[in-house]
Amino acid sequence: MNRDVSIGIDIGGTKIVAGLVTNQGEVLYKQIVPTATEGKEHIIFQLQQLINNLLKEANKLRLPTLKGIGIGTAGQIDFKKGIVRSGTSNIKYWNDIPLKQEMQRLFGFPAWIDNDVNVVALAESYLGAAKGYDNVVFLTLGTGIGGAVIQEGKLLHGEWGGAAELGHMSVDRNGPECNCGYNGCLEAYASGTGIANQMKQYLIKKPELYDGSIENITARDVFQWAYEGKQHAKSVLDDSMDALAYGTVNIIHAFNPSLLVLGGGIIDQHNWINQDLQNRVRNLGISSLVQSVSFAKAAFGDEAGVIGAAYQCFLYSKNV
Ligand code: BMX
Ligand code: CA
Ligand code: ZN
Repeated sequence: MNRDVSIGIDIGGTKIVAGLVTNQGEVLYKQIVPTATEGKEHIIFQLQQLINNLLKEANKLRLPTLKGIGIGTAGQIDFKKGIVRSGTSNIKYWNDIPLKQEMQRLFGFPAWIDNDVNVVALAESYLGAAKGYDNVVFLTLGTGIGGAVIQEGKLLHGEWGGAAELGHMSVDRNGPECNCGYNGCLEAYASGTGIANQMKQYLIKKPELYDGSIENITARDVFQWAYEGKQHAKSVLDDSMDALAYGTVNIIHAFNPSLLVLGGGIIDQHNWINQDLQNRVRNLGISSLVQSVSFAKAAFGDEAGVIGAAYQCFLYSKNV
């Protein structure tokens, strides 16, 4: 098989990863920057700088002509038109951007854009943990909770690409407000921001348990305290995992997958979550459905996004 190379860019709520990626899923070179918080123009400027750096590097490495620019980004993406339609407050002002067209205009390469976890699903299905499976659900636990669905071998896009925002499945209409505006979403319980917020709420009610500054608590602190045996952190994490289990069962009821792939920073750092979630899910819901799902960890870890972003170019450039 020829070795083709493309640019892959993964835009998340916290960081942007940009890389030169082969059609075998090797990342030949990559750069990472924190996602700008001042608005879309700043993010587009970051993309321009990153792509220019990658093009210089591709030249140095004497790579073949690149197949294109593939972008996976958090947010609700009009996959057909190549437009960022909207985003939750995880990426401020990330809306109404004709990003595909803008990239093509700036760099002269064909470009593709899809939701960040939708492209993770491509990487994992063609090259990674979901290879050979036709019905798969993907959940990533990071700044937010992202989702993607492969049904009968095809990535589910819905009408324009906004399908499978699985992190915004509510498990309690009286639950905490989510940064999407809805209530009781999985993301409000079990994402990095959700776990930190739940811990903050807990400590606001019981300030005698903590003498530091509550606003600065992160998910990392919560895990650390739980590992140290602190009951308040263990209880928050237990509640997060319980919410995640109920949400996962809803998803299994809806899609009847044979495999559930978990990824994202939180999964990478805390291996037990996969097994813990599996144990909880098996005891809930419709037995025939929950018993027939296997659980796997994303094979590409935190590079799944950048590999999947680039993979769009290999998949879709045949049709250009
Ligand atoms: C949010 C939402 C999803 C995204 C998910 C994971 C925005 C900006 N983001 O639920 O579209 O897939 O986060 O994103 O609307 P990450 O930032 O955790 O990688
Ligand atoms: Ca998605
Ligand atoms: Zn939500």
